[in-house]
Amino acid sequence: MSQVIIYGDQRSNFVRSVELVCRLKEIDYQIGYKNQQQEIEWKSAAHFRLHPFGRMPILFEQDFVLAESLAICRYLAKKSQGEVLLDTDPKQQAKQDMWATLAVGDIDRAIIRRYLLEFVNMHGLVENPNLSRMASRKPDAEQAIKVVEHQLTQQGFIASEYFSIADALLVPTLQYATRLPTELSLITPDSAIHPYIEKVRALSSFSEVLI
Ligand SMILES: N[C@@H](CCC(=O)N[C@@H](CS)C(=O)NCC(=O)O)C(=O)O
Repeated sequence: MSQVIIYGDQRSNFVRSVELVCRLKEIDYQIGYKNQQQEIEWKSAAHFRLHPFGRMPILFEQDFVLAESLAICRYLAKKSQGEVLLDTDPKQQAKQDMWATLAVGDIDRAIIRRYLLEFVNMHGLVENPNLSRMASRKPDAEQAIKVVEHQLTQQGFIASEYFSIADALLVPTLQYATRLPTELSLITPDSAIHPYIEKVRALSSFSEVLI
C-alpha cells in the first residue's frame, strides 16, 4: 500500500471524491494542510505554487504533486491495482471521462458553487443568505439534477455498470444537495438519486467518507 496526502478538508466534496478512489484502491491516505510535516497555509504563495488557483484537493505522493480532482482520480485509478475505476476500452473510458468532466464542471458549478454555497459553506450556515439570488439560480441547479436523473436511467452507475471515477467525482456533490432544507430542495423524495447515493455508500467503507 502506498501512502498519499490529500491537501484540503474532509468536508470538501472533491476531497471526498479522492478519498473514495483511495479507499477502493486500498491506498493509505491522510487529509490535511501539511506535506512532510511542513504546514502549507491555505491561499499562501506556497499554496498557489501547488495549485495555480489556490484550491483543494492537491495530491502529494513523495515528490509527486498533482492538483485538480479529475486528474488526481484518474492518476490513482490508473496507477494502482485492484478495483477497476476506469475502463480499458477507449470508448467506455471516454464516456467515464465525459461524466467525470461534467461532474467537476457544469454539475458542481450549478449545484455547489452557484447555489448551495450561498446557503452553507465550510464555516457553517451563511448569515442572511441571498435567497432571491438563490431563487434565480435554482432552475440551473434543478436542471443539473434532471440531467443526472436521466443518465441514471441508462445504467447501474453514472457512466458504466460499475462504480467509476465519474461516480467518485459526482456522488459527494449529490449527497450535499440532499441535505438542503425543504424550501431550498433540488431533489424530490422519489428521485433515483437517493437509491443511487445509498448504493454507493454501501460500497467498501464509503459510508465513513459520505457522512
Ligand atoms: N477544479 C477543481 C475545483 C476544486 C474546488 O473548487 N475546490 C474547492 C473546495 S470543494 C475549493 O478549493 N474552494 C476554495 C476556492 O475556490 O477558493 C477540482 O476539480 O479540483
